[in-house]
Amino acid sequence: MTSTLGPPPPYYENRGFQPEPPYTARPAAGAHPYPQLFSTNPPSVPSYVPRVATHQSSRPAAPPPRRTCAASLRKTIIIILSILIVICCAIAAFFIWYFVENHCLSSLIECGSSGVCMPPSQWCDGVSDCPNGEDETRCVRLFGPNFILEVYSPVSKSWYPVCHDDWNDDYGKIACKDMGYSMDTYFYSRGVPDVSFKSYMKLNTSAGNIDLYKKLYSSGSCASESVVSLRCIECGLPSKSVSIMNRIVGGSGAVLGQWPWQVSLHVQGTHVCGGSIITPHWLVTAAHCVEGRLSDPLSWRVYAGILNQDEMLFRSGYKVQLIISHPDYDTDSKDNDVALMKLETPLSFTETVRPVCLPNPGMMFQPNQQCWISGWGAEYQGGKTSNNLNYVAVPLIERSRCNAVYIYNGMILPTMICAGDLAGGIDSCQGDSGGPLVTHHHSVWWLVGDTSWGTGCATPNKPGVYGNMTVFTDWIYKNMQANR
Ligand code: 4AZ
Repeated sequence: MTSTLGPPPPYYENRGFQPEPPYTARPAAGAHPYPQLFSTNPPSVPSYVPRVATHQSSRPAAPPPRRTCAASLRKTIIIILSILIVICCAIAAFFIWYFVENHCLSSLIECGSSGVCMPPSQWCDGVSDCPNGEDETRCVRLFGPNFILEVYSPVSKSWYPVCHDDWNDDYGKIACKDMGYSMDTYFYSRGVPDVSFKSYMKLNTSAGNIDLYKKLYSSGSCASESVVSLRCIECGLPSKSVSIMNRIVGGSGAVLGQWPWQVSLHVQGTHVCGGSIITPHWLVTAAHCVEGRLSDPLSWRVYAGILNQDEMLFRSGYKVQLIISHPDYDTDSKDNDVALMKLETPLSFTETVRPVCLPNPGMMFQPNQQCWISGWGAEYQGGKTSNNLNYVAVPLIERSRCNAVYIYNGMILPTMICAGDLAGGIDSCQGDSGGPLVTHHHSVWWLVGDTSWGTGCATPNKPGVYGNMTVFTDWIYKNMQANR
């Protein structure tokens, strides 16, 4: 069939099979007979390739070889891909390490090595939650002003003191670690005579090299008639015997080393709140200090062992690694107004930087008990923060009295404690928040509370309100343990 429309069909000459020449001639310079994948250079040619052109090309010589844009783009992509692969491998290696070493994300504690994780609040609460009950088998606490070590028995659901017979510092260090302390701060284990206890936990020394808690059994007798008093950190010791005088509002200027646990917490170079040192890594402050955007650890710098705010401006301070606010903190009522700050690098304890003791369960502070507050807060209501650290003595006020209609009318919850003078004149004020309310008892300084709130400053019948630390001690230890 023919057509008068369109161009004529192409003409192909059939030349049959053409044998390849024994070797191929070198292509003209600049020509690329191979697909360019990674290099613009052709494969090397055997050495017997004639080095003189055997025939003259009728075309003009091609320009010298040149790196094209596409080639350098490919090279860049390859480098970027290689870097990405290395980064991905490093991240994968980190996660593999993390889950092999520590199965639980921060703020959770692993049940043995089961891979099951529990929140700190479910440990030592008398209810077995872990698959093998691990959350109730290593429960230790320090009881009362003598730091009496007690172990919880899940069987009888009660706490027992530990008989001092055969006890040593290695056991003491294990118990301190299980409470959330680092072994580095261990202070001592001592026998304290006590015959008031009916039952003890005793060490079975013939049990061999097994876990401390598996060696303990309950017994009605203790040969030494003394129980273990355990100090996991040398706390509550002021470095200087400075006289406690009476200025805060109505207080006095502090001397270096007088309140060595007091820290100043800065945001963008300005004092915002106070805090108290409890270990080289941990500080206690108020939850309302670290609310909202201030919950970011990067916002904060911590200054310890310095009295003067001006002096802090020339120092770099300590960086904060972690901030934990009490999960039940309530912004409106200020219920559970406590938070923990973990420092990136530990504090070195000196004459002027040292920890205060956390109150132990079983400690009762008396109504009217003399306590002290310290801080860089305003010296009168509406004033600016003070340049120097001030302190003042404030007696505790019974909760029922503080809840009277003409005082705080029922706003003082069990997580709060009132201190001050109902006549007014002495008080904490704006900028003292988070800082310590301490008392001296049994030769030790105890953290009774953290400055929380109040109506105005030093107003009659409106005393200062502080977080009740005795209620928070258990939460503090559990969170130190979960974030060691
Ligand atoms: C504050 O705003 C503040 N008078 C601290 C303590 C008191 C009042 C206010 C108690 O930081």
